[in-house]
Amino acid sequence: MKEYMSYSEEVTYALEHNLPIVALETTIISHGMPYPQNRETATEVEQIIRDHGAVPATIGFLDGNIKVGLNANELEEFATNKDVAKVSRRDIPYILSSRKIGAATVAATMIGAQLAGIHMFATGGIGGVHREGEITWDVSADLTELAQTNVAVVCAGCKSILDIGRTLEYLETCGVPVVGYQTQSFPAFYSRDSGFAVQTSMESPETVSAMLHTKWQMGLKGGAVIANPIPMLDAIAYEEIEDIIVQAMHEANKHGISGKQVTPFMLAKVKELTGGKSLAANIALVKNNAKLAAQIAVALKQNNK
Ligand code: PSU
Ligand code: MN
Repeated sequence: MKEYMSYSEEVTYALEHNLPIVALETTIISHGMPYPQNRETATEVEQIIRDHGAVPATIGFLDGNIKVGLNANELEEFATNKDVAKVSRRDIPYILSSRKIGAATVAATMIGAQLAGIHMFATGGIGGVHREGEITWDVSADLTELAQTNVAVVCAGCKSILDIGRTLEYLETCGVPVVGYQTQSFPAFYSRDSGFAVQTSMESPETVSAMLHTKWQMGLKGGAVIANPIPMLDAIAYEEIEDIIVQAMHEANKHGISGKQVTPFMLAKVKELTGGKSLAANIALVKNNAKLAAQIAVALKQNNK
């Protein structure tokens, strides 16, 4: 396994000194945001994690390795290269053996993080059960990864391009804890409230870390979803975004978009239809999640003393 892992200097130092580390994904950079906002956001998010006492580890696939921690040139490559593959669990063997460049989804980032011994991960939104998933069977591999890999994901819930109710049901089936951070409602990415309740609500990084510590000490495998609502000032009203999502779905159907193309297509369409407002919201919520993930990572190190 070691032959497939490659660590940045910063992450190597953090691992050697048992410092708190927060994993970050590359799909959000390569397929989730346009240039140059993708590179700028990735760099700022890393700094937010450092400012809150943890070390960032952005994870991607390059030259036959799982890269844990990217330097500035590598980040630029993920932000600009048009041939970056979108890599989930099933794609990992081929992307490594062919030595191609690949961006890690939530599922693939969790796998890389676990191999590196990292337990916290911050992103924007997780994948889930797509609308009409009962017909298409389009259910993100992020959900089955959360069932089996011991990495907690701080996110702003999931987008309502997904069927949020079914996504939560699936997570329950998989035994994945879903925590609302200072909220009783599962957030819907751009909006603070999806209309679906969370299983538990927690108020501080310490209570979240205590729960995670207990789960893993018990040997209950799998991750957890820490759902952190978008900051009030950056939120978009649910009704406003719902109209746009229905329009985007219509376009996706018209163009015959399916499989792994669905999420990137929907993200780009929503951005176009909101005139960039969705991008500003996306950036704000990712930064907010990075801060919380760093705080939980710091608290987890206290639990593990
Ligand atoms: N949801 C978002 N932004 C994203 C993604 C999801 O709001 O960038 C990305 C993440 O990398 C996630 C992936 O893991 O899309 C899910 O893709 P799929 O639905 O094909 O599993
Ligand atoms: Mn899918």
